[in-house]
This record gives sequence, C-alpha cells and structure tokens, in this order.
Amino acid sequence: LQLEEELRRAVERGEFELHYQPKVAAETHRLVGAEALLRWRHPERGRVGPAEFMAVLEDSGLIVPVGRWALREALRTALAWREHWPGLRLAVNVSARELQHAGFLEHCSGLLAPFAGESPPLDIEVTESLFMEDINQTIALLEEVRALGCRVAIDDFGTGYSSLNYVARLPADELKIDLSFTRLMTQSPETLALVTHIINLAHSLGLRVVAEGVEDEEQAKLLRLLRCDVLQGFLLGPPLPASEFARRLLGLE
Ligand code: G
Ligand code: G
Ligand code: MN
Ligand code: NA
Repeated sequence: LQLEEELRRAVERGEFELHYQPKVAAETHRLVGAEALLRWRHPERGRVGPAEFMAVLEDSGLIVPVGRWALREALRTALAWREHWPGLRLAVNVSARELQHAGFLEHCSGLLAPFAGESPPLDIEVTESLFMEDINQTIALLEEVRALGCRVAIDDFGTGYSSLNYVARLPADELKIDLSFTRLMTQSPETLALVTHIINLAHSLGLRVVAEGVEDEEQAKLLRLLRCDVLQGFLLGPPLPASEFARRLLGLE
C-alpha cells in the first residue's frame, strides 16, 4: 500500500518519463521506429524500471492515467522529432486493462484528431494476455485503434497462452518474438525451429516480425537469414532518455 501511495504521488508530481529503444531493419540496420518504455524518477532511489511498479500500477488502476500520459508524451516527442526523422513511428505499450478502459478509444481519437487523413506517428504494443479476454471485444477495440492509423503489435509473443486461432483473427500489424526465444535460439535447435516457424507463420498472416532482446551479432545474422524484418535489443541500442536518443540516433542537439 505504501508503494501505491508513492505511485499516486508520482502521478501527481509527474515523476514518470519515457525512454526510447531503437527498432532497426534486419537487412540494413536502418532505424525504422522506437519503443517507448516507462521509467520512474524516484525522488530517493533514482530511476526505477517497470518490473518494480507495473503490477501495482495495474492493480490500483493508476495505469490508466499513467498510460494516457505515456501516449500523450510519446506523441509530443514524435512531433518534435518528425522533421529530423521522416516516417518515424513510436510504439507505446498498452495493457489489457488500459485498452478495455471505457475512455481509451476516446482518449486516442482526441489525441490523434489533428492527423485526420494522414497516418499519426504512434503505434501500440499489446500482449497475449488480451487473448484471455473477450476476443470479439478485443478485435473490435483493436480495429478501432487501427482505424485511427495506429499500428498494433503483439508483444512478448510465445510466452503467454496464445492460441494460434486467436493470432490469426487479431487485427495486428506486427508480431514481436519474445527475448527469451532470441536468447535461446543460438543454443537450442528446438528454439531455433520455433523461431523459424513463428517468422513464417507471421509472414503468412501478413504480419511484420520484430525480434526482441537481440544482444549479439550471431543472433542478428541468424535472424536476418530467417527473414525476420526488424531487430530490437542491446546490440542495436538500449532504451535511452529522449534527449539522448535524439542526440545519438538523430544527430540532434
Ligand atoms: O523497460 P523494461 O524492459 O523494464 O519494461 C518491461 C515491461 O514493462 C515491458 O515489456 C512492458 O510490457 C512494460 N511497460 C514498459 N513501459 C510501459 C508502459 O508505458 N505502459 C505499459 N502498460 N507497460 C509498459
Ligand atoms: O515491452 P517489453 O516488456 O517487451 O519490453 C522489453 C523489455 O526488455 C524492456 O524492459 C527493455 O528494457 C528490455 N530489453 C530491451 N532490449 C534488451 C536486450 O537486448 N536484452 C535484455 N535482456 N533486455 C532487453
Ligand atoms: Mn513492448
Ligand atoms: Na516484449
């Protein structure tokens, strides 16, 4: 309860920030987007990652205001970067609870109203936990999100209770292979077989494939051979504060 109180105060005081991790084309390593990742600037403990507070944000419902702030903040950043990075896309993680909150679509459409007719530079990442919810409602919600011009990624793919039937039905644009598979792929022939088939399955469903947690050249090379489209991970770049991302990846200052 103490953490919840601290988080409530953090929301009021605006202690959250977004870090951005590059997503690059597997073939060319050209920058194709970035994932926004939440951090808490704790007054005493310094920067704290989601592992330490996401469960409490979710259980308390504080994820709703924090998630709204994250979408607004990522959009603000995208607009600031747009002229230096044509075609940029920033992806924000959205939990099942956020997506199903009654005001979610209204918040998004308000935020994206200035982009009517053109594609906004904002995408969302959702996890397989959505497969366990009302599937028809989930499909309807994601279709509305896509109608606003946002792309939808299925995050942490393969770690939850994904039914292949649901994967085929979900209105999505991108499938993200969980980092546990990327890590094991070069050691375990079974994992390599799994990754190969996930990539082929995704492509046959018309989805772009992103591999998460790419940490070395061997993984990057193998993923390129398997026709994975996009790479993300420490090899390509860690999550960085916006100013540092702009300096190091966009050459801004
Ligand atoms: O940056 P890190 O790897 O610690 O993030 C861990 C997880 O926390 C991410 O995979 C994602 O699922 C979740 N997460 C990070 N930022 C956000 C956010 O802004 N909103 C939501 N809902 N989840 C986030
Ligand atoms: O949204 P999601 O939970 O998938 O967020 C990805 C998480 O993985 C983030 O917390 C991010 O900090 C972390 N991460 C990103 N790249 C790497 C990597 O190459 N290796 C490892 N171990 N973690 C990574
Ligand atoms: Mn993610
Ligand atoms: Na992930």
